[in-house]
Amino acid sequence: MAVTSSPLQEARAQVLGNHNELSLVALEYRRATEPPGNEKCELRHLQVRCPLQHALITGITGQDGSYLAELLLSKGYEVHGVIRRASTFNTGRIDHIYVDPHTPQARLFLHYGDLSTGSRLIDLIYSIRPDEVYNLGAQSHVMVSFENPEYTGDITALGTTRLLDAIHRSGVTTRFYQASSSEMFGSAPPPQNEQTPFHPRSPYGAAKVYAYWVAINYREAYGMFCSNGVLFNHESPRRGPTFVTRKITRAIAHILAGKQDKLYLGNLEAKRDWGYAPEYVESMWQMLQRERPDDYVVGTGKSHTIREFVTEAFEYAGLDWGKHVSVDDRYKRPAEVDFLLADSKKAERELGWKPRVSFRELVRIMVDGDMESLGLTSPGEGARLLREKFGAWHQWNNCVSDNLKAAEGALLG
Ligand code: NAP
Ligand code: G4F
Repeated sequence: MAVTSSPLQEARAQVLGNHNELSLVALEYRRATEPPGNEKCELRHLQVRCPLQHALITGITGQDGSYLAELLLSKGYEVHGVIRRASTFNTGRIDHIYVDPHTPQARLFLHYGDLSTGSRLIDLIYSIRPDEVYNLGAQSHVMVSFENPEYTGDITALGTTRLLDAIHRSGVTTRFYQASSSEMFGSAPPPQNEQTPFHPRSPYGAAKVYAYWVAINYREAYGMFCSNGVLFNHESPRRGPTFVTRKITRAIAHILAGKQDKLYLGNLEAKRDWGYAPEYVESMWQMLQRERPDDYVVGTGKSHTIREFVTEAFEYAGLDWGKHVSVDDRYKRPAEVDFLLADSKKAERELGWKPRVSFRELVRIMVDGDMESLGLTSPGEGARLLREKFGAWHQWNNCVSDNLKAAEGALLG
């Protein structure tokens, strides 16, 4: 290695060497010498060449976690994800971006852990020393939260406190994103924005309200950089199969394949502001790049009933939904959120965030995804839309175009 006279020069000299070492050197340099901002340009320059930033994602195996990991990898980050031990593989959504950690180019690392266990979270924060932490892990299903309210509170609410406290106690300086939810608004009249008072209608919604406020509390009490993204429903071919949109598009593919005849749903009249998930994870990253922490509502500003989603999806697939869809009261919730509609003006103004995929397009992307994952020939409008609209979307190579294949882990083979 060349003889160097300053920590930054040393960091620069290591650019051609081991990337992980470089990250550490640059990070140490930053910690040792900052007044914040002074060395920003130099570090940004280095970042172009190496995975300087370290991110930790809880919930990396979920819909959003998988897209966020892709986004951060495409931006040069080293990404660490917390996964739960299971007796079956639960990494289907990220298998296509995983490389053996022994290979020098590896920039995605997975660690066993759980939001139920604070000591492990302290270990992880202390050893990874992330620059950014994205808390996406949660028991995220509203209906399940009525059946398992205590567990939902433990993971979705207290899990957030455990993670924030792990950061606080370990003394690691990091930026924290909390996955807050439009479910927190519950019965508050639409449109909902950052000023709308919360009135949650489920144990899940109540747990998210707690997590929202505890993130703000750590910001106010300890000066931590904590931002809440209050995201409205966002969907994709990677959406969990028991959420209503994916339940519908998956059923359509199964009906077309002759594997299913009936689809049973609950309340068809509730209205949701549905957007396309890959666009939403961009807003998470944007929030953590701001000078100051803050809270943002993110959604499309358009709302549709479940009935409209069913109609649009079945018609697109050339099926008569009246012949296949029945209502089963068991899927109705003890308390419903009737009408969600985002007012995202603040996110548009301050983050420059704006959705590009419409409701109609989202339906097509998801129906195509489910049909193709069963080996059926889809009408193809969704796939075409992804190609045309997002050719080289934010240099997020292959993310959106591989999205359909990744839906069922098809990239694995
Ligand atoms: P998701 O697909 O259900 O993923 C949830 C993730 O949390 C999974 O990786 C899951 O791991 C993990 N998890 C569950 N319990 C955990 C525990 N005890 N410890 C650690 N990790 C645990 O959810 P999503 O749609 O990606 O949403 C991501 C986050 O945004 C969630 O917090 C959700 O509540 C919130 N949110 C979602 C939306 C939306 O419309 N998607 C809107 C607003 C807010 P396994 O894979 O092992 O189950
Ligand atoms: O797809 P859902 O289960 O999503 P929900 O309850 O809006 O929650 C999702 O979005 C939240 C953001 O607002 C997230 F925080 C949360 O983690 C999750 O991602 O249900 C949507 C609507 C509800 O009104 C429900 O009653 O669809 C209605 N619905 C009708 N039949 C059904 C069904 N929902 C499900 N899951 N299954 C049905 O058979």
